[in-house]
Amino acid sequence: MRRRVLVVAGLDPSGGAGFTADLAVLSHAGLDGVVAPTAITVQTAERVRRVVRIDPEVVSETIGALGASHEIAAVKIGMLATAQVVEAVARSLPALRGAPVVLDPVLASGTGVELLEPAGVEALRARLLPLANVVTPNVAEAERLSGIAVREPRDLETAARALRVLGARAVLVKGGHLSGAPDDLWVDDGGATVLAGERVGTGRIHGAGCALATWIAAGLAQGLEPLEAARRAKREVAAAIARSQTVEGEVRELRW
Ligand code: PXL
Repeated sequence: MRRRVLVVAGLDPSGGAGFTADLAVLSHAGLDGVVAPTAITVQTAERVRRVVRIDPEVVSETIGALGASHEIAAVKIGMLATAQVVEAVARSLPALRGAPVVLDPVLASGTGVELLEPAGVEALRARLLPLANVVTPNVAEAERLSGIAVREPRDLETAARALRVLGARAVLVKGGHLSGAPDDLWVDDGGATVLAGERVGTGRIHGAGCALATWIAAGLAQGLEPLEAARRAKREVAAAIARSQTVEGEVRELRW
C-alpha cells in the first residue's frame, strides 16, 4: 500500500484554495494525496458566491474506502461546511489507525462568507479539536473557538492554551491578519514558541491558510516533529507568498 496524505476539504474551482491547492502542496513536498471532498464552492479569487454541501454519508464512505485501500500517513482537514459533515469526519477518523491530524478550522472565506454553519462550529469544537494533533486557526478563528477576545499579543497565548484545554495537542495561531509582523504562535506541551515572519508585499493572499496546514500534514507524514513541521511549513508558505502573483484586483495567489 502506498503512503498517502488524506485531504478532507472543499473544492475551490479557481484552484487558489481548497483541495486542489492542497494536492499541489503535497506534490511539491514529494507526497501523494487522496481527497474526501466536503463541499463545492462557486467563487472567483475575489469572492465566494455559493457553497454546495456534500452528503455527509458520502464523506464518511469516502474516508472509509480510502483508509481501507491506502496507508494514510497524515490527515489534513479544511473546509467542512456543515455540522453533519463535521460529525461524519469525527466518526471516520478512528479507522485511520492513528494517522496524525492537522485541523485547519475554516469558518469563513477571506471576505467573510460563511464556510462552516454555526452548528458546525460547536461540533468542530466538541468533536474534532480533541482529535487534532495540530490545529491552525487565524486570530478570528482562535477567538471564536476559544471564546477569548484577542486584543494584544499575550491574548494569543491565552486563546491557544484554551484550545489545548479543549483537546488539541498543539495549536498554531496565525498572526498574519494582525498589524505588524506576521508572527505565528505555537503552543504545545513544551510551552509557547513564536514563529517569526516578515511581511511580504501587500494585498490579500488567497489560499495561504490551506497551504500552511497541508505543509504541516506533509511534515508529519514525513516524520518531522510537529514544531519542525510547522517551521518548515511557514518557511515554504513565506517563499510562495514572495513568488505570488496577482490574479484579480488586489488578490494574490501562491506560486510553488
Ligand atoms: O481559505 C479558506 C477556504 C478553504 N477551502 C475552500 C475555500 C476557501 C476560501 O475560499 O473555498 C474550498
